[in-house]
This record gives sequence, C-alpha cells and structure tokens, in this order.
Amino acid sequence: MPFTANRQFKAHPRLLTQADGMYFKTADGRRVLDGTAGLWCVNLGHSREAISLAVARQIRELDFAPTFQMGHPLPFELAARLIKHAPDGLNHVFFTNSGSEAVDTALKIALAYHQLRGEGARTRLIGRERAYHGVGFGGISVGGMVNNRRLFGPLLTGVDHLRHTLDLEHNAYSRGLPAWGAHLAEDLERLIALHGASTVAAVIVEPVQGSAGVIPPPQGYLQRLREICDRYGVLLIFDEVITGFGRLGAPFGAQYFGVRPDLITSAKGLTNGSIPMGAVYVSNTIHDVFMHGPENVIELFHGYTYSGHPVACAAALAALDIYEQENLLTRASTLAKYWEDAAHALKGLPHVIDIRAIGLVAAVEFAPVPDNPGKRAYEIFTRCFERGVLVRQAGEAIALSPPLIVNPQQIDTLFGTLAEIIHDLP
Ligand code: PXG
Ligand code: PLP
Repeated sequence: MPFTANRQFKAHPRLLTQADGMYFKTADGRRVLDGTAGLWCVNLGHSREAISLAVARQIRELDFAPTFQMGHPLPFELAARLIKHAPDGLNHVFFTNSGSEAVDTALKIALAYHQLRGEGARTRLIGRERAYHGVGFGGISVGGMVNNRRLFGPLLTGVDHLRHTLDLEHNAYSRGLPAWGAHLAEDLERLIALHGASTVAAVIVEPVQGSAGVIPPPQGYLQRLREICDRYGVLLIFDEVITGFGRLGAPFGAQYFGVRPDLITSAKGLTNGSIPMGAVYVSNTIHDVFMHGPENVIELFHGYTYSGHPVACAAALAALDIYEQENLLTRASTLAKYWEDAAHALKGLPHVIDIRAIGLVAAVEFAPVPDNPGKRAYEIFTRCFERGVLVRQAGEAIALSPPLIVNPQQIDTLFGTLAEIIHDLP
C-alpha cells in the first residue's frame, strides 16, 4: 500500500466504500465527515454527478486516442479553459497523470529551456527542506522530507535546498502569514553565490508547504524569491498540487500571494480526484523558446502514454464547469476567517504547540513523544476516524483540508471532534 504501515493496516483496516458530498461511508456502514478532501483533491465534494456522467459519456465515445504525433480535441479545449484561471502570462499547458509526473515534467522543461537558450551550464535545481514534490526521482531529489529520500540512493546530482521556514520560537500561533522569516529567502542568494548563477536552472517551492504540515510562507518571502530569481535568470516553479484549484481562496497560490512563477505544477483538484491527471502551466516565454528549428522536429522529447487522456479531460472539463458555476475557486476566501478562528480555538489544549491556518487548510501541531515520532498525531487520526471524522496525519501535526463546499456547521464538527479527542488523550 502507498505510504501505509501495511501490517498494521491489514490487522485493522480502514476501508471506505462510498462517498457523497462531504461524507464517506465505511465498509461497516458508518458515515465519516471528510476533513481532508480525500487526499487534498476532492475540492468539489464527492460523487458529483456531472463528472460521473461526463466520464461515462466520454469512455463510450472515445476511450483512448494515441498521444504521440496524434491527438484529440479535448486537451486543447481543456487547456484553453484552464488558462483563463491561471496567472497572466501562463498560457500553455502540458498534461500528466499525477502531481509527481507534473513535477518531473516541470523540472525537465526548466533544464531544456536553458539548454535551448545556449545556457546549458544551468543544470542545478534548488528545492527546500520539508518540501513534498511527489515520489519520482526528480521530485524526491528537490523534495526535503527525509524519509522519502534517504533509502533511495544519490538521487539527482547538483541539487541544493533552501532552509524551511517553520520556526515555532518566532512564529507559533501566527494568524495570517507569519511576520517573521522573509529573510530566509536570502538563502537562495547564498546558494546562487555558492554555486554560481550561471549553473542554476530553477527553484521549486510549494507556496504553502502541504505534506510537511501546512507551513504558510512568511510575509514577503515568496516575493523575495521572485526578485532573486529575476536578478539571476533562475526560473521559479510553484508546485501547486495542493494549493491549486481554490484551496487558498484564489485559483492558485500564485494569485493569492501576488507572485507570478514561470511554471506551475498542478494535479489533484484538477479532476476533483475522480480520474488521475496533472498539468504543468508554462509561461509564454518558456514555451516560445521551444518553438524554433525545423517544424518537423519534436520540440520536447517528453510525454506520457496517457498525457491528456480523453476520460481524464472529460472529468476535468466537468469539474471546471462546477468550479465556475459554484464559484469554488474563490469560495475559500469567504470562509477563511471562520476557519482560522475555529482552528485557533484549539490553542491551550494539552500537547498542542502550534496552530497554522490559511485559506481552507490548517494544521494543529503536537509536542513530539520522545523516541516515537508522530505517535500522538497518529493516535488522534485513528480516534477521529472512529468518531466519524477524517483528518490527516502530517508528521507531528494533524492536517485538515476539507472539500471547498464545507459549511460552518461542518467546520465546527471537524474542530469540535478534534478538540474533544485531544482533550481526552492520555
Ligand atoms: N507536489 C505536491 C506539492 C504535492 O502535495 C505531489 C506533488 C505529488 O502528487 P501525486 O499526484 O503524484 O501524489 C503532491 C501530492 C499528504 C499527501 O497527506 C500529500 C500528497 C499526496 C498524498 C498525500 O501529505 N501530495
Ligand atoms: N516502459 C515501457 C517499456 C514503455 O513502453 C513505456 C511507454 O511506452 C513506459 C515504460 C512509459 O509508460 P507511460 O507512457 O505510461 O508513462
């Protein structure tokens, strides 16, 4: 099983058999409130009929069309619709089947871009400590979660990492973006000085680190990264696999923070989790660099059998209809204050050492149990599930990221149940 304690799970399985709206149903017939949008992906709520109808229609009409030197209309239609919600200037899209593939694709485009411009020495990639960029070799190389890297060899060479920005001494219980820490962006300048600007291709960051336990950037931090990238000709990649599709209250984190990256990776909410799909958004400048040379030659030697799969496109188009009709790309902004207050109401409960909330995502962090990493958070996760609320363990924290259709009463249930369970912990 993926990222699962297999033997423990088989002894005590947690199986979900149905889902509708904000709720799952378990194999033993219990209703469970979805506090995690599945795995941060079911932003529109579960089992949206328009998506299942579109998928059924599409698989009957065109199940598959070859993707290399052939095509079908749907990826073009989808790309044209998607870029309307993307930051200005990011007008080209490359489809993948997951966030991990989107990350590998973005890193490869960044490297090729510099080669094609005659700056082939720019091969270094810079990630960040605590980052999650999926599980491909590219993603774990720039990623910064130790367990996801340490058993898998030397990984990509020429990769370096910025320091992460979580510092409880300065920033615990911040509301809004942490006031302290913008200077940590200067780490980028230090790494560029160390390696030489002419060797650095790209920096990749999650605008808000997700998997590592919801770490919003300090005020001004992302702006500083952008300025430094501009100064040294380094590409800036935002990995928006979680922050994309309305999670923060804007279509992308890029718009929420007012910082325009050169590439954006996305997945998850793109199809509402219904069919696997990812997408890389690319700036016009980058795209145009590839469109030179003889027209019969492939411009980008990269792609997946299932890039722009017809059924995935149909699911994404139907999902996009719902995002637009129900204003779900921005709804989180109307609930963010209520959400933040509900999260911060847990301050003072036993073992709680920090609370972080932004848009419709939050984390409650617990003091670690010596020699037993993640023990408390895992215990809380299982107890919540038994009590009919799905939350997610992220290291020493519990993360919440409900479907964007969540209502205030359900927000109260999520944090209320969590508070009771924390209170009763041994
Ligand atoms: N980038 C980011 C920022 C992600 O959050 C990926 C890439 C990889 O996407 P795929 O589709 O290959 O899984 C992710 C995925 C969790 C959790 O609860 C987070 C993810 C996936 C599963 C669980 O921490 N993020
Ligand atoms: N391995 C082999 C032997 C293949 O032929 C292919 C694709 O043709 C792949 C891997 C890659 O598979 P995908 O395009 O689904 O990523």
